[in-house]
Amino acid sequence: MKVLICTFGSTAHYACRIFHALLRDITDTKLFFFNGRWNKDTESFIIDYLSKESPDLIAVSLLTLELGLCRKLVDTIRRFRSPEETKIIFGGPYAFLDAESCFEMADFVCTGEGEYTLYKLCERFIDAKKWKGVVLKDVPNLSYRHNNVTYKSDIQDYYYSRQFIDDLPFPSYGEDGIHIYNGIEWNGDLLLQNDIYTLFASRGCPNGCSYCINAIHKVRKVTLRSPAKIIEELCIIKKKLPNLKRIFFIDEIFCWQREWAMEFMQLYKEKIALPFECESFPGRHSEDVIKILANTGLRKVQIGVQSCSERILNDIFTRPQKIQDVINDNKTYLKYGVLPTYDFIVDNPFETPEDLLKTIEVVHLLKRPNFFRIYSLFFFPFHPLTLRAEREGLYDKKDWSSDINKGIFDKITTDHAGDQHCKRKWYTNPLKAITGGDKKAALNWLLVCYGNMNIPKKMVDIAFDGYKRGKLFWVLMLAYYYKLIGLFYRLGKTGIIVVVAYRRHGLLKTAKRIMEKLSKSEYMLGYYG
Ligand code: B12
Ligand code: SF4
Repeated sequence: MKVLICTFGSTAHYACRIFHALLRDITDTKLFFFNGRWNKDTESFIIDYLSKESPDLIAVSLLTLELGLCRKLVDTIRRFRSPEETKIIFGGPYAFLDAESCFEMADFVCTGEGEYTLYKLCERFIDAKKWKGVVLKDVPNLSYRHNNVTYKSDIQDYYYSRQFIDDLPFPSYGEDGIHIYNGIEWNGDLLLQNDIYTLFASRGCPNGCSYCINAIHKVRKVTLRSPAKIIEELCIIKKKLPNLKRIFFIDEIFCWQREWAMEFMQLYKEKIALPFECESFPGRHSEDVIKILANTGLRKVQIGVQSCSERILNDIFTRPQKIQDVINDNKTYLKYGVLPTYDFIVDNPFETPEDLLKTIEVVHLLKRPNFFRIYSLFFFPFHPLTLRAEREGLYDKKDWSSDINKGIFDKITTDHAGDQHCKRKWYTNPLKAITGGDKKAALNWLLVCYGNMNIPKKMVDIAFDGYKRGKLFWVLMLAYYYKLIGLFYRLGKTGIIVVVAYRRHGLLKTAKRIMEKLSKSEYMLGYYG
C-alpha cells in the first residue's frame, strides 16, 4: 500500500509527523509539506508523485483557511487518479468542524484524533488489497459516504487517554519520504537544521472560549503525557538535531497540573537542560511554580489575553480570565527573567471603543520587555461566537467564504515592525481611519505601539493621554513612526538577503532568484514555520 500524508500548514506539524512515524512501519508512506503554497512547483511535484507512485490513500490535514489551496490540490489529484484508485481522507480542524462539506472533495473524513483512524484504515486496505469491500464501521472517528448517505463508524471518541497517547511513536524527523517545499524548490526534511523543537506535553484545553475550536469539543479534557515519555522523545531529538538550542512546548496551557509540573521539571533539568518556551493562561501558575519553571530553563511564555474588558471576556468570549492575573503574571514572569508575550484579539464587532479602552488601560500597566501578537477576530464556522454574530447581524457568512478562499488571516507581531500580514483599513491607512473619527482604529494603534519595543513607552503614554483628552494627533504620529520603522526594517532585511545571495551566487543567479521568488509565492497565510 502507498500512502501520502500532506499539509499546507506548519512544517513542524506535530500530528502529521506522528502519522508518518505510525504508518511507515506498515506501509510505504510519504509526507509532503506545501508550506502554505500552491503553485507550478507544488503542482508538478504532486503530478510526478502520482504518476510514479500511484498512491492508494492521500491524507490531508486541513485548517479552515487552507480550503482554497486544498481544492487546487484535490483537483490535481482527481485529474490523474479516480476515487476507486486513490481515496482521499481529510482530518484536522476543518474536517472536525464541517465534515459534511468535506465530502465535496474527500472520500473519508476523520472527526477526531486521527492516529488510529489512519492506522486501522491502512490495516483494512492491506488485508483486502483493494478498496472495494473494505469494512469501515470499526475504524475509529471515521465518517464516510455510501450512495450519497453519510455514515459514521461505531467508535466516535474525539479524545484519547494518556495510555493511548503514550503508546504512539514519536514524530518522524529526518526520515526518508519527508519532503518540504521552501517557496522555490522541494527539499528533504529541512527541520533537521532547526535550532528549536516544538512538541506537545499534553492535548486539549480545560476552557472553551467562544471563538476557539475547543468550544466545539463536548468534553473539556486535558490529557497529560507521562513525563518519562516526553523526556525520551527529547533525548532522541537532541541526538537528531545538531543545532538544537531550545524547546517549545506548544500545548494550549503548559504544565496545567501542579504535581505533574514538579515531576516533569525535575526530569527535564536532569536529562534535557535546554532553555524552553511555552504557552500559558493568565493566573494559571502560582509564583512558586513560575520560579521552578524559570530555574529549569523557561525563557519565554506566550500568554493569551485577548481582551481586558470584563464584558468581552465574560459575555462575549466566555473566557474564565481575571484581569488582575494579567498584571500579576507580568510582574512575576519578569521577576524571574522570563520574557512574557501577549496575544490580543482586535477587529471584534462586539467590542466598543470603551471595551478597547479598558484593554489599553491594562496594557499601559504592563512592564517591558514584552511583545504582542495581535490577531483580527476571524469567524470560524459553527463556533458559538460565529453563531451569535450571525444571529445579531454582526457578521455575514458571505464575508467568510470570500476570506477563506483568499486564505486571509490578519495578524501583527510586534517584536519587529516588518513583515506584517494585516490588510485592515485601520492598519493600511491610519490617516483616513483616525482622522475619520474611528476610535477603535486609534486604540488599535496604541495597542500595537505599546507592544513594540522600538517605540519608547513614554511616547505611547503621551499619545494615550492625548487620546483621553480627545486629541488624536500623537496617535497618528505614532502610527506613521511605526510604519517608518517597518519600512527600514524591510529594506534592511531585503538588503541583507540580496547581499548574501549576491556574494554566494553572483549577480545573474541572484536576479533570477528574486524574480522566481516574486512570481512563485501565490498564497501566504499568517504563519509558516
Ligand atoms: C499548535 C498550533 C499551531 C502551531 C503549529 C505548530 C506545530 N508544531 O504544529 C502554529 C503556531 C504554527 C499555528 C499557527 C496557526 N494556527 Co494554530 N493551532 C495550534 C493548536 C494550538 C494545536 C494544534 C495541534 O498541533 N494539536 C495537537 C495535534 C496532535 O492535534 P491536531 O493538530 O488537532 O490533530 C489531531 C486531529 O485533528 C486529527 N487530524 C489532524 N489532521 C489530520 C489529518 C488526517 C488525514 C486525519 C485522519 C486526522 C487528522 O488527528 C490529530 C491527532 O490526533 C490549535 C488548537 C487546537 N486545539 O487544535 C491551533 C489551531 C489549529 N490554529 C489555528 C489557526 C487559525 C492558526 C493560524 C492561521 C493563526 C495565525 N495566523 O497565525 C496559523 C496557521 C498556520 C498553519 N497553516 O499551519 C486554528 C485553526 C482554526 C480552523 N478552524 O482552521 C486552531 C484550531 C486554533 C483555534 N482558533 O481554534 N498553530
Ligand atoms: S484558553 Fe486558549 S486554547 Fe483554551 S479554549 Fe480558550 S482560547 Fe482556546
